[in-house]
Amino acid sequence: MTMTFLNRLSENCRALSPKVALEFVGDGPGAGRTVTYGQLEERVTRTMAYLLDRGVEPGDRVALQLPKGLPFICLHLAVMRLGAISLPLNPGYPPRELRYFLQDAAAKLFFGDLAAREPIERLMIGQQAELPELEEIVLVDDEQFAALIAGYDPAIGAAVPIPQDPGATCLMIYTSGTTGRPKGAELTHGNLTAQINALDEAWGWREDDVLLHVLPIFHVHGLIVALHGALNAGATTLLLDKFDAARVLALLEERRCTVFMAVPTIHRRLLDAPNARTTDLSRVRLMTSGSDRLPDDVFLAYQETFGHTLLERYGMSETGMNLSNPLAGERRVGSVGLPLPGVEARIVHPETEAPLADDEVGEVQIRGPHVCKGYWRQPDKTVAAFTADGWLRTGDMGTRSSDGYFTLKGRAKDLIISGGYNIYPPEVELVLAEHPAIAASAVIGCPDAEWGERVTALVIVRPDAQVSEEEVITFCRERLIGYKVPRAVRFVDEFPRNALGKVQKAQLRAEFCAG
Ligand code: MLC
Repeated sequence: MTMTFLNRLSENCRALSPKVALEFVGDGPGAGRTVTYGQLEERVTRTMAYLLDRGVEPGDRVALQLPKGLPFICLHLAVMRLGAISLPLNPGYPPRELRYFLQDAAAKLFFGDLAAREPIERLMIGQQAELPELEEIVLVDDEQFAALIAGYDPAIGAAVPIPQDPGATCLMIYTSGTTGRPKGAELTHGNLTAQINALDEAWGWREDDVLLHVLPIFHVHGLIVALHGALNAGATTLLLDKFDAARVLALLEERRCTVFMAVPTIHRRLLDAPNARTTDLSRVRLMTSGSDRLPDDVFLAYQETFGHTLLERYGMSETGMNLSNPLAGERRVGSVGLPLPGVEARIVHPETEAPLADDEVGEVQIRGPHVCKGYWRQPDKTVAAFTADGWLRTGDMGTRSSDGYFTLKGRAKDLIISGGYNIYPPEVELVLAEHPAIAASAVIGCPDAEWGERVTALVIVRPDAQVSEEEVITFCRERLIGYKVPRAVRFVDEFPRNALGKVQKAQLRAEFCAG
């Protein structure tokens, strides 16, 4: 294998020791702190020594439900360098969702936010029997974490050989499915290396780049594409923990940032910011958009307002990035571009899976060294996700033009994307099914200018039972992370169904999304 991402990072830490790798520019804990590449290596290897002392072994899952700060970054990199598996989790998950991830992944260690002590303790009390493999819960903030690793010798971590097996899993990202419960996509050292090299080549990452990082750090977009990309290049990353449009624009200008990556909801908010027309973004060399389709009006308004042509790209948790508009060359409005180096992409008939001609709509399928090896402890779902010759079935529909540009045309699977987060309706429907007054539900995404889509629940109430919209929303809020909670609830008597009894969601969207 070519030099792995972790090898490259370690080399950068040596060669660029005094250079700032990370700067925390938000208001949260650790605000104002800078970390050089040399300090990063020291912290990561110290963290490795600490984790070795906790008994972490290759293949162990270490769950990280931590804010966007140095403890998360050190733990994530240290876990991977020990050959173990980093499992980043959204800090917003309520206990019920968190418990599922810890159980399913059979996590050995859990690192949580000290500031969230109460809900985490609530989760754990009386639950030990359900989490037999969880050996330790460690709650930290920045200071606690520094104190925790202070007594450990970085030389012990540094002496551990950097994992070289390209097939070994190092990162698990949970993604949901049509069956409801999320499943862990297993990304390997080989996947991360292939992905980072492809993006390095395609987007021309440079050592003198300054990335303004505004995304959450527990998804492939913020973690791999943005943070790993910058660390791999030896660039400097400014990390903002809480999105604020006016502040983002000010930072881009004042801190002479060169790279910015975001989701369409964020780009739209930047356009609406009070300082949109007065901010000079001429030093920024690359602004990308992904995780959801970029509306044409945002693409065009960006050119007009900021003088920037957004580079739209297409990826998913199972793969990282697959397709991208070019750095040099035409960035086509509405298109997600061309296959990245090393990536194969094709459009096939959704039923026969025969490759289709140019401009015909079919399923997008992807193959390449960046594609995950499968789903954690789900051999059946892994087999179902791939064709016999190794193409990943993305569930996204699209076309390819005669000059090779791909355009997305909707989804074959039942999925809602809100503000760049994926929401699988069955997850919400399973929660609604637990409500004693609800006989049946269907959850749909309605188009929304700000969020892309917003979650709407259609509910059939049991005879003789009563429940209000507010009660349904509160019920969901106690059990689901905020972005999955329905924004509206409509009560209906029945659902349109096809001959097989399947609820016709397209019909529901047509009927209930208007207005
Ligand atoms: C926050 N809220 C959302 C939401 N984000 N509701 C719907 N959809 C979302 N995406 C809700 C919260 O629950 C809360 O509601 C209220 O909005 C305010 O919360 P907040 O945290 O203050 O929101 P804000 O900071 O404004 O967040 C908006 C955002 C954020 C756009 C900055 O959603 C975001 O960072 N999105 C990026 C997601 C991302 O990185 N996806 C990458 C996935 S990887 P209440 O009612 O609870 O108070 C992937 C692969 C690929 O998809 O190709 O990239």
